[in-house]
Amino acid sequence: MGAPIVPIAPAVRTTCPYCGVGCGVKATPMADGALIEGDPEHMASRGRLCVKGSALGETLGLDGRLLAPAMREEGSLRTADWDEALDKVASTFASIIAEHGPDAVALYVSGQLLTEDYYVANKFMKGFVGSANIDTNSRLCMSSSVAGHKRAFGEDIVPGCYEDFELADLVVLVGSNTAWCHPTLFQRITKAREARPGLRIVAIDPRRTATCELADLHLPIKAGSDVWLFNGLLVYLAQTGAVDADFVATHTQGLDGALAAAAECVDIGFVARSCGIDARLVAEFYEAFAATAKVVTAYSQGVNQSSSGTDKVNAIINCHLLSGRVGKPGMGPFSLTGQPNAMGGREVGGLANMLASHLELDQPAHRELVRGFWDAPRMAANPGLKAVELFRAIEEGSVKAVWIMATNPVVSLPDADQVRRALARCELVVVSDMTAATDTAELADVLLPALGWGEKDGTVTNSERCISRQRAFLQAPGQARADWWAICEVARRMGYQGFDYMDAHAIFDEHARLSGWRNDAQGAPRAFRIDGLAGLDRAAYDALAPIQWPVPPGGEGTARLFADGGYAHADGKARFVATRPRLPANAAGGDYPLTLNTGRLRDQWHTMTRTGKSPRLAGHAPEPFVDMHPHDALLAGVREGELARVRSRWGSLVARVSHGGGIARGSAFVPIHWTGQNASDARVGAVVNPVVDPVSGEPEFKHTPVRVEPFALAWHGFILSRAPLDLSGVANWTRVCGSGFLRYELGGREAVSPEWARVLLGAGSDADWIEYEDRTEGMLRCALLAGGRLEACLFVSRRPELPARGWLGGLFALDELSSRDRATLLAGRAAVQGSDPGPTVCACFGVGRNTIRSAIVQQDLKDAGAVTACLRAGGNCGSCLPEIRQLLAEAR
Ligand SMILES: Nc1nc2c(c(=O)[nH]1)N[C@H]1C(S)=C(S)[C@@H](COP(=O)(O)OP(=O)(O)OC[C@H]3O[C@@H](n4cnc5c(=O)[nH]c(N)nc54)[C@H](O)[C@@H]3O)O[C@H]1N2
Ligand SMILES: Nc1nc2c(c(=O)[nH]1)N[C@H]1C(S)=C(S)[C@@H](COP(=O)(O)OP(=O)(O)OC[C@H]3O[C@@H](n4cnc5c(=O)[nH]c(N)nc54)[C@H](O)[C@@H]3O)O[C@H]1N2
Ligand code: SF4
Ligand SMILES: [Mo]
Repeated sequence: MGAPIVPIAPAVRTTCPYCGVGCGVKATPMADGALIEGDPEHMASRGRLCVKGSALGETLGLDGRLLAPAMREEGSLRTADWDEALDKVASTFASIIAEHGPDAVALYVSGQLLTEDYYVANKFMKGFVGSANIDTNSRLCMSSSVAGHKRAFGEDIVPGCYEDFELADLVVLVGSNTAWCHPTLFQRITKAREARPGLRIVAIDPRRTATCELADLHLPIKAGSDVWLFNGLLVYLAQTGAVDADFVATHTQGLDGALAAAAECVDIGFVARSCGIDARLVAEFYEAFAATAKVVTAYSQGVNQSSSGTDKVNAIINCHLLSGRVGKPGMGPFSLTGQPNAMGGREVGGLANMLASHLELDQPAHRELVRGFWDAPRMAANPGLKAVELFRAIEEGSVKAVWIMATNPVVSLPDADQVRRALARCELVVVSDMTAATDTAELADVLLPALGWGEKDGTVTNSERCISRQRAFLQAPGQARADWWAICEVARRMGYQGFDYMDAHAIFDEHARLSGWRNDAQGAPRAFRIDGLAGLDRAAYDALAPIQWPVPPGGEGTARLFADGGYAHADGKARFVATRPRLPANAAGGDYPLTLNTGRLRDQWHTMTRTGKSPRLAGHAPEPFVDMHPHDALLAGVREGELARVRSRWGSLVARVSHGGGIARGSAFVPIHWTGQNASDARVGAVVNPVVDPVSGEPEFKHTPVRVEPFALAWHGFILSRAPLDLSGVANWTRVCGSGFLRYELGGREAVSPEWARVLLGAGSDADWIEYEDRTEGMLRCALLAGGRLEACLFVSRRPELPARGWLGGLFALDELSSRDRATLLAGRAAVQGSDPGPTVCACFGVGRNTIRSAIVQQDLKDAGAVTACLRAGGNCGSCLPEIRQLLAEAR
């Protein structure tokens, strides 16, 4: 364990640091974390929290934190002080710029930065270094939506708000596993449906996800075929008269082109074949959409992360423009943002092709406006490199220094082995993170310790444009400092003026003022403005209540835009965009017959640096898996429950084969959360193809041609251990945390023996050690104790069936094992049968799948409400209700 955390405030109202819903949190510091409650007054969530938000208190410990700067010297990292580290960054940046020009350096930042950090990073690069080589992980996430919004509306704007989901009569969820990825928003939708059963939910996703379980209609379209579906809808709406002709005539342009591009989709049979679904499903969806005025179409990564991502976005928006359903209560297209501050990053222009404050890099007048405001010496005049291009340029050597902040590209970029190669040869890699050991930090020359949630202070903006404060309630640990501070210190050392902010408040004020700067017809009019929040004093900033932009001077927040036109194109009209459907750039076939889809799990956040610290969150999916159709598994020669290698032209990973039941033939799904830190070989980015959307540059994360191969093993096993272990000699391992222990799942090829186990678990010759070996069965069971307390146990078997981890994990809570505990340990079986709860379904109350299954059967439970009444499961955040419904269906 690390040093204790130190509270600096009794209790604060703040914002959850995970998904783009942006729920309000009340945090009260406690000895070893914080008491976390939902904030009933926050407009985004009204008191709700999902399981990840509820578990925030478990992630605040300082173990694993980066607490001091570090610098690489002769191959290894040594602790440094801030001055030394900052001098190194500033002097290397300066000398590279002097010799090779400003485009030889780059920043790669993140939608998990606060708006204040982001603003300063962007100002530093675009106004002072004089290069637009600052890109962000939002390129991997929202850039297709940004591009789609700009094409349609003239500015990157989400027209609606969350309340629209409750007011709608039809909610269409496209490429969005909302139940898992935007859980409290999904709960608002399902609660609204309970109150008003006329509300229908349609889910469009090649996979049958938890979201589809709760939808009224699921369209399992073929990967990448969305544009056919929405082009067909556009033609259908036009033909059936579901058109707002006044709106189209007054407020839009380009309908004919869009209809021409969609003409072939006039035939529903053709659409159905192109999307690989039944024509009746298509017709049912089209009829519902045409007949319902109040429709919200919300979309996320199944739309954005595609080589036709921007066209998918516009194909959806086209349908809303045609029916005039934009920005009115209960209707509109709605891009769900992923990260907590994806939207804030867009406000400050954090992408390589944007400027700041919704101004355009390629417009000289906009550049001049910002130059004047910043008093900037060297404005970037050309777009910088987009994420995938940037890491290619690093490998090629044209970019020689990169500063990576709040993101883990060695895991999260496509062709991630290329990213690793690029960083390995880069002259200077600076990594700012709160976590000491990440796959990216391993390649750093300079590591800078950042503040994390609960310590940092500033603002974030959620999907519905709501600006909300993240407030510090914990002391900065060790030498960790705010990211904005580190950038300002480097800027000052490089001789740049205009970086002497005292605090986040001063930065926010500048950002707010810039948004109003010449924001008028004579200057550069734009919808984004928060100059109504300029000039707040420190106390008012600290007390700032959640508010939706635009916030004009003297004004209040704005829930919706564009109901009466007023789009940001010069003529005030929105644009229909002609979208020509095309399949994913790389088609499955030949040596790579399956399409790999990748995405998120309910209880983990990205590369697990924070959610990975919570035992409560680990039980839902303790291992990486490849979900596939049983028929494809048969063809590949792999079996459910065994390990398999997933291989593409770019790289490979190893995961356990599962048949979740939601995958169509021809596809496979792997979750994104495992890294080189918590698995020997499960980095999904290594497999993903580096194809990008031609307009947005967003990678096609959802469709990579792969094959699945058997991963031969001599034995299966697992270890539960209080201490972290070095398992580099084992053929395959993965790790998650448990309550008081780490859980390693192993697959081995080498010979095992009690002696080998002793070395692996670090048991000295005089250790309290018990063992059981059955060579004919290939079985080995060992345990290491200290002072009667269980330190570690290991189980190995030739077959994948092994003792229940849940029951064994419980033994780590005991101060001393009884002789009966010792005997059951070696027997590999609980003394009381049936006490293994199985994988966690309800993480809030720790209720496992086996427990729920047997209660359903034994007590004849009929619905989710009865399960909750009986076991509490599903009674708090509700994230597990889709799975409970699935278990009920299975029992029937
Ligand atoms: N639990 C959890 N929640 C999160 C996150 C997390 O890490 N964990 N991360 C946050 C972030 S940054 C983001 S961006 C969001 C992402 O939120 P989502 O986009 O909802 O999540 P994903 O799982 O990436 O993908 C969504 C769905 O797209 C489907 N899909 C794949 N291909 C296609 C296609 O061609 N067409 C259609 N229509 N669908 C397709 C996939 O099967 C998948 O179910 O989640 C946010 N919330
Ligand atoms: N195959 C595949 N790959 C994907 C996706 C996919 O669906 N499939 N989705 C993509 C998407 S949408 C996203 S958003 C990305 C996410 O991918 P990443 O951004 O790479 O993932 P994170 O784990 O969120 O990385 C955030 C890092 O910042 C650190 N951190 C947290 N807070 C702070 C802070 O305040 N300051 C600093 N300096 N560091 C901090 C954390 O410890 C962590 O190391 O993954 C992308 N990659
Ligand atoms: S829904 Fe998103 S913002 Fe809300 S508590 Fe969960 S992770 Fe946090
Ligand atoms: Mo994202």
